[in-house]
Amino acid sequence: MAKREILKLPDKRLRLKSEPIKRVDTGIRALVDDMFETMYAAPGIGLAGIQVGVPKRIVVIDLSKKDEGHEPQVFINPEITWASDEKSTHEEGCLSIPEYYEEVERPSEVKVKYQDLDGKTYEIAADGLFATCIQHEIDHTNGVLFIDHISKLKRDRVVKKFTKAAKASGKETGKEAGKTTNKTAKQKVEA
Ligand code: K1U
Ligand code: ZN
Repeated sequence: MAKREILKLPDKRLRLKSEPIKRVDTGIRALVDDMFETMYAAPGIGLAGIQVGVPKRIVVIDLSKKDEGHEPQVFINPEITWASDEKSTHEEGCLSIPEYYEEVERPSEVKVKYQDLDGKTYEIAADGLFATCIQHEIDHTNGVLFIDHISKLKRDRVVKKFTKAAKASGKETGKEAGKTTNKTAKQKVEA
């Protein structure tokens, strides 16, 4: 197991549309282990593959409380199959946009189809924090960030702040920090 680096805004790889996973092999199992180690160390409650630079449709979540044991959940190729008309607003954060929190409105309940590490397909219903978190993570697999759900004024302000910080630290890795048309990893290579 190894802790991996988490990509930060304005890294343009965060805007990639991740590719479906065809087969769960040893590489995917190692990636899952590393994603949990990275997420617990951050600390966070969710993480998508692209946040550690791997544009594959994979999400890990653990919503257990501090004093409870870990409750790791893995979602391979997760997709929303139903979303409620009713909306809820929750404060969100993102490990790729550290220390920035904002209220986001999303469907209160969703149903999500996904595969587990054995390739078995499930459909689960999510509400509350689970619904917020899984929608946030599925957005990551589509190159969407939670700041895309807030006002342009607030988004432009946070993008500017992180771009300035990246430039100052010499870590700037992209110009596509704002809301853009997302490309798949494959499309990006061919472009
Ligand atoms: O995907 C990510 O960037 C992880 C993100 C998940 C998330 C949080 C809140 C609402 C929606 C999605 C985080 O984990 S941010 C850190 C965080 O929320 C947290 C950290 C420590 C303890 C509890 C929560
Ligand atoms: Zn995030």
